[in-house]
Amino acid sequence: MHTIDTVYINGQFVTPHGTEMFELVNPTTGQVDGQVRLGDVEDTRRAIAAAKAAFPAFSRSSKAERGAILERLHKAVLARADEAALAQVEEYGGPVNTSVNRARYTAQMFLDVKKVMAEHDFVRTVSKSKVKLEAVGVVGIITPWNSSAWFVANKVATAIAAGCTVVVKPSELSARQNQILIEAFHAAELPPGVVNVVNGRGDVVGAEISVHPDITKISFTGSTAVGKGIAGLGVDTMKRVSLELGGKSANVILDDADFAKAIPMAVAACYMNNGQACIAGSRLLVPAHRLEEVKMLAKLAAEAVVVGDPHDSKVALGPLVTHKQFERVQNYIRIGIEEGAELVTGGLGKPAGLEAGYFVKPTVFAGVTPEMTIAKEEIFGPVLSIMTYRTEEEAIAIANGTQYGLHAYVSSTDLERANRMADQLIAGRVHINGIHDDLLAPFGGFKQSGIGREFGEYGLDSYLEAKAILGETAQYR
Ligand code: TXE
Repeated sequence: MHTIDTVYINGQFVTPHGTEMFELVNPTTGQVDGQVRLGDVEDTRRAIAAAKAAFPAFSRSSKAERGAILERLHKAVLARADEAALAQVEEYGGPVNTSVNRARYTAQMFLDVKKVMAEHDFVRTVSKSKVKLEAVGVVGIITPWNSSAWFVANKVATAIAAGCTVVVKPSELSARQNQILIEAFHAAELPPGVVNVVNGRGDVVGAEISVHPDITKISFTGSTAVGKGIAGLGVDTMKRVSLELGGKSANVILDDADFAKAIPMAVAACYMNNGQACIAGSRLLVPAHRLEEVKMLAKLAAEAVVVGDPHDSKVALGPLVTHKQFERVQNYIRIGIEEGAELVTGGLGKPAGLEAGYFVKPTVFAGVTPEMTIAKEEIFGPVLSIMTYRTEEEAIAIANGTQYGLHAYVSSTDLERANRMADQLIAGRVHINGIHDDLLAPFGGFKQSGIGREFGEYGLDSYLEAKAILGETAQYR
């Protein structure tokens, strides 16, 4: 049993005022294997007060001081990476290999952010004036359960680089991996109050962060519905908001693509993180005259995916995070069938031998049309929808015909053609021939996939306010 019974405020692990115990269920076994004591509004207010008190000094710290902190954080987080990965495996079923890579990458990110900060010009001359980029204030960070420690680390690292102090409300479902991360933060000897963490419910701790006048900015990753609510609550105190929300990313396969590579890649792009990725390529757009071949390749690829206990390094698809998410994804599969999509493989029910956990069969639908629910809504599970197009113009129209605009994928052997397509897709990131990562390039969404960008200088700028100093001070840097 893992018990987490503290919140982290002003550099100390303290017993929360809140008394509710929340059970942590291992999604592979369906058994309770931990509990977390949730903070309440009073805990949240104490955390905000600590962050507010720490802000004046920390926001004036030098780049060198913040760089040294980011370096210490890198080392401390790396030292706990394998433990954090194990927590991911047991907490939301992340396959072990991916979880280990992710945890190491999480540590690496502190160094990347340090580099971006070192190269960022915080004082500039614009026209006749001096322009300073100053820390925006106390930041509220609200994160979901999928790749949770990664989201927390990215936002905390960038906030620190900007000179902000923070209050973090991680998802209660990922309390274990976040506790490891917070212990690493503590070991890195951050100045007290710079990072404060309160486990708790969204509608209690998250809601208080969203309305509290001393929070200047909110950085949120999660569902579009909750993101809209948070943005609305923050209007009254004019909070800056960075929202990284849902997606329904299109994967456009052009007729000259290498289908033997592109279709298995498309299945992987949809099933990443057990299908629980905002960037999942969940709509596969293929030329109509190649549909039969695509169905065959997608069926083969989906049926070759090893589903099972995510501790096993051969397993590529673990369970969904909770029974609720399992039911939600089953419901989408049911709707897909009812609305007339053709089930190519997978479908309702659990894979044989895996009845105890929240496992979903790797599922592929064909004959999906833009009006169908499974083509429009984020499913957040291993369910791929194959759609067909006749012309490139039609492919672009289908790809862009959604409320979302997070990522897109294009496959073609003609790179000019692929790039022309990329230019026309409405998405924050477009991947050409593969699934790529770049921690320094901007990450975020068009349309209802969010507001703002994370990573690199774009991410850093979102934690900064521009102040212009005019007149005779302009020449003094
Ligand atoms: O997310 P929520 P959930 C999508 C995905 C998934 C669905 C539901 O489709 O199936 O959302 O997941 C906190 N005020 N994504 O319910 O509720 C909450 O406690 C302030 C996509 O887990 O958005 C948690 O810390 N905060 C996505 C965080 O918000 C509130 C990742 C996210 O939870 C709150 C996750 C409130 N009123 C889910 N209510 C992605 N883009 O990767 C909840 N929270």
